[in-house]
Amino acid sequence: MKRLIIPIVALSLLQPVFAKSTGKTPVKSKQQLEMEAKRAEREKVRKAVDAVLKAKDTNHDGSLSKDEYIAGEADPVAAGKKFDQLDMNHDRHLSRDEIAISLGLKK
Ligand SMILES: [Ca+2]
Ligand SMILES: [Ca+2]
Repeated sequence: MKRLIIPIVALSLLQPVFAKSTGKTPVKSKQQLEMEAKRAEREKVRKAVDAVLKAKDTNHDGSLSKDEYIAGEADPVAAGKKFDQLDMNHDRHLSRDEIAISLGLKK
């Protein structure tokens, strides 16, 4: 009996995952869909910013200093100018928001 039960339990646990991936969940309201789209968008931005920080934020303070931003760039002078443009509040650091904007993911 046990051998039978386990796959059934596993399947029922996985079902919501399947339903999600096939999109066969009950019809959602427009509002729900919009909320989910917004959430997915935020998640996308968060992941993209995380990737930049992971690559460049060497002191792990969650923002990029000019040195961190320029490090590894082929043209440090151009990168420095770009940094100055991106650092919109001129605090000498690129915040997560400023990084998202630099990626074209936020206005
Ligand atoms: Ca940093
Ligand atoms: Ca800034």
